[in-house]
Amino acid sequence: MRQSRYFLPVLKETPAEAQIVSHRYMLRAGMIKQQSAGIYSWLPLGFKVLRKLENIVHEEQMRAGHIPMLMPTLQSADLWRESGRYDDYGEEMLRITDRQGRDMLYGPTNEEMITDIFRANVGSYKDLPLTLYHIQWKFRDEIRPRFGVMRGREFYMKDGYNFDLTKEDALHAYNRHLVSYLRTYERMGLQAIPMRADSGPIGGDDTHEFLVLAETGESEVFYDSAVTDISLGAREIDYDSHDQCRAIMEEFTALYARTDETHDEAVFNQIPQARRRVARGIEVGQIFYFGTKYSDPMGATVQGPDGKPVPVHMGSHGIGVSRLIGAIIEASHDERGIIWPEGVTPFHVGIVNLKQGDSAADAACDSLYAALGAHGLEPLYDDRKERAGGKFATMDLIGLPWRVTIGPRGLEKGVVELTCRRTGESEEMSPEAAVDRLVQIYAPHRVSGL
Ligand code: 5CA
Repeated sequence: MRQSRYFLPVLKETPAEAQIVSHRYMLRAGMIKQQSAGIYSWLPLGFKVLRKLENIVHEEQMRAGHIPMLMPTLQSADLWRESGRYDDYGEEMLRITDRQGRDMLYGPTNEEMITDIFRANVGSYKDLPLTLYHIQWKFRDEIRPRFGVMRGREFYMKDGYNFDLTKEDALHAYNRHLVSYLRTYERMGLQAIPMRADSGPIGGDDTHEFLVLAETGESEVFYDSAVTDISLGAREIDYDSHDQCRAIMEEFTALYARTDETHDEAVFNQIPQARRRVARGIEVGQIFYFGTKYSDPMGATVQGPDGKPVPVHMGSHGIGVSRLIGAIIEASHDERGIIWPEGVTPFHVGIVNLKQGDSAADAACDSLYAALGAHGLEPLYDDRKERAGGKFATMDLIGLPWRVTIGPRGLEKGVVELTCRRTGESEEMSPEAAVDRLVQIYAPHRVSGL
């Protein structure tokens, strides 16, 4: 993308309404625009990151054997009356009446709708196990929408639902989700710690929240610092293996890590003092096993092996896709702006032309731009007639992890400059070497772009 043709409305001033750094930078980098409290337009740069995260979520869900679909944002109140949640859900639910006087609502989540789809279409235990998911906009009329996309009223969420014949199979689905979520967050350059939590309005006994540690997080968390040493890394995962998924779940949840809702001071105090941590975190996902809470009242049964109808065991599993953008920025920024992890960056590399209009500099930028594109990398080329200082400031603010700077002086020596946003280190090299290096850097971060 040539910046002269892009729509990147960066702000010089720090917007007064933004209290935390991710909100400030998202506004300043021209990623979002507030339309009303907790409701945002996604401007091109923000939309690009949102799509990247969405693609990573899809890839990892499909890898785990989960099936994508799409349910509508508007739902009929009748479904929610069947489960009993229409009255229970409270003021967070946006209720709407259509012209026929029918009660509708903007979905805050989809347990009822998916259970309805299931009962209409699945009749036999032979069709199980089944996990369906979608990534769709949700609405919760939060009393205090704040921190930009972090606590929105309209937000983008992946929600998945498993249907199993037995509790044992449903617990495998729970573990499988836990593992696939760990992979998802790691690919986004984040450490998200599963913590035992409270199930709230979704219900059920077993639930873990995934928390990214950040001072600005809304949740108070208590944990053994040794949990931050564990990561999934590149290990091979067989999502059909109950044993492997259970072992990974146990490995990641054995140490003490809880939100304030489930915190137990006595157990916490048994951790060696040097490893006790009280901190704050951003909840970027939650998984639930709730058994037959929805299948019982809504009649979602299958014919079991003995021919008798049995209610299915279910769980639901959510990732806050739009919130994750805020969480990533909270975890990865400096005083100059955002620092995107390679896996989620909106453009792979920025090209800064130090002397727009200089024929050698322009030609070198054009050819680098083409060479990167030929390798499937997406550069943002600042081809505007601006001062170099202003171009650098914008690149730093929008946070592309790599920048190539090209000017007449370097070109006389046959070199360009490759700069790492995170460390600030620069290296001179030929344009070809810069392309090779970038191809190498991004090789592990390719997303299929479904
Ligand atoms: N049905 C279940 C699982 S699919 C469910 O709704 N879970 S949830 O309530 O925990 O939401 C899933 C994730 O959505 C949360 O972990 C959080 O990351 C994100 N989320 C929830 N509320 C908001 C909000 N107001 N703004 C942005 N993200 C939110």
